[in-house]
Parts: sequence; structure tokens; C-alpha cells
Amino acid sequence: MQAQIIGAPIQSGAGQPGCIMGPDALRTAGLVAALEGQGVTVSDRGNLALVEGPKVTHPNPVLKNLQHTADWVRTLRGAADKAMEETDIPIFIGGDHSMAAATLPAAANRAARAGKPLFVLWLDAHPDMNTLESTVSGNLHGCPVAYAANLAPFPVFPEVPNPVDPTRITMLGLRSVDPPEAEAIHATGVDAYDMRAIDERGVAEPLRAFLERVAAEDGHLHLSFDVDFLDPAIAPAVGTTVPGGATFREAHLIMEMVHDSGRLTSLDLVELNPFLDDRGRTALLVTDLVASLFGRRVLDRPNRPNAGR
Ligand code: DIR
Ligand code: MN
Ligand code: MN
Ligand code: MN
Repeated sequence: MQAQIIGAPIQSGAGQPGCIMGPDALRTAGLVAALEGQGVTVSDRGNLALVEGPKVTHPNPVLKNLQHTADWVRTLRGAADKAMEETDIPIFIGGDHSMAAATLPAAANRAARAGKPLFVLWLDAHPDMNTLESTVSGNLHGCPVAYAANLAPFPVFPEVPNPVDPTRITMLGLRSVDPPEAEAIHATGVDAYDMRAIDERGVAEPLRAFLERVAAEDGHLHLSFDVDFLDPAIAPAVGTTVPGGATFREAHLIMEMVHDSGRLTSLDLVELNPFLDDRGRTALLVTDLVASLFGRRVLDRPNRPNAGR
């Protein structure tokens, strides 16, 4: 299996600086070796350079860094559409979650070319379903799902030829949802599990049902992993921590189940802010989760009879 790593050092969509260092922290933590350790042939394409695009404006004065973020989304969209053509599994390392405004449409384009439905697994404390009108913070990392699913006009970003079907999005880990986002979840049929649902049902049951749907419809699967999905106690390096997040064990289980499904076709690793990290522990944890996502399991430890599986 081949994977490309595409670094997107974009931080203008987040409320505070630091995500610009995310891609290099993930490399420093050993992301390439973690993938190669699972037999993946990795091509690290380095970090993208911003290309300035057409001038954009919007009447909502609260929007922050609109031009710069729009330029980044356009730049990454071009690179993402290309990576989707070139490799089995593009891995987009960021960078804040406005990246998904490029990677989701690119994943949807590839699925459409293949004649397959696109499913999205969204692991995040937030649904990121604000529109350019509904956002209160003005941070564009709170908007990519609404844009990619075409829930509202986003004239500042490129056109979305293949909107993501909200009923094929499963969100796990929600615990900070703005009222317009809650309305959008219900109105569109996004399959959303907040922490209460996870406390009551665990992660395995809803995830298994989702992965069975992906298999039944022979779909593509894009996984968008926001570091704030994790509990802040184990993953402090994110600007938008929310208490009560996923545990180490829940997160690894999800990664192992997605691996076992054999369905993963593209991946975002977003919102890592190394400026807020504690001796690299969050970058190391994310790297470790990626190893699980690509097949590492406990019984693969050397000196066990099934080592090297
Ligand atoms: C909030 C927080 N819903 C917003 N969103 C965050 O700014 O739109 N997303 N932090 O990651
Ligand atoms: Mn997010
Ligand atoms: Mn988030
Ligand atoms: Mn494997």
C-alpha cells in the first residue's frame, strides 16, 4: 500500500497561532517510520507553499483571516485533488481543520470518479458545521463540514462539484456544539454521537454499524482526525481543548477497527499545536494512533509467536 504525506502548515483558520508547526512536529514524532513499520510505502511530499488566489470578500465582519484562509483552501484543494489521483491513501497533516474544506471535496471528487459513495468519519469535539453567517468566533476551522456538504453558500471558497452526503458522515466525540450546528445536524441527518452517547454505548457499537454501511455500499472512507477529539489530559497540544474527550483506549480501538475494515482511503491529522505540547507527547500519541490505524496491534510485539503479521 502506498501513502503520500502532504503537509499543510495552515493556522489562519484557528483562533490562535501554532498549527503552522504541526506537520513538522508529526514528522519529528516519527510519523513516516510509524507508517513504514506497518508496511506502507510512504512518499513525504513536504509542506505545501501558499499560492495567492483571487481576492475574496464577505459582508460578515466577524470572519477572521478570510483572504489568507481562502488562499490556503484553494492551494490545498489543488494538491489534494492531485494526491487523490496519485496514491492509495493521501495523508494530510496540518494545520488547522479549515484544511478539510479542501480535503473533503477532493475525497468526494475521487469517490465520484470511481463511482463510489464517500463516507466520512469525523473524530472531533466539534462538528465544524458553522456557516459564514452562523459563526460567532469567525474562525474558519469551525466551517469545513457545512461547506463540503453544501449546506450554505461559501462564495469565498472554490466550487464543490461533489458535495459530501451528510447522511454518510458519522461524527464521534462531540461535546461543544453551537446551536446552529445542532440544528444542522438534525436537519441534514448527520450520524452524530456526543460523549453521552459514547458513555452509554461505547465507541465500538456505533463505529461497527458505520463501517458495515461503508462495506455494504462499497464506499470510500475519509477519516478526519481533530486532536481535540482526545481528552486534554492525554492530548494537551490543541488550541480548542474541551474536557471529557476520548480516552487512549477508545482512540486506539477506533483506529484498529478502521484498519480492520480495510476501507480507509484518505486521512486528515489536524489541529496539532506543538506550541502547546508537553515534550512532544501529543505528537507522539497521534503518531502512535496512526500506527494502529495502519495495522499495528498488541500481539504484533516482537517475541510473540505472531510477530510481524
Ligand atoms: C466553535 C468552535 N464551534 C467555532 N469550533 C472549533 O469557533 O465555530 N472547532 N473549535 O474546532
Ligand atoms: Mn475540528
Ligand atoms: Mn475540534
Ligand atoms: Mn495492515
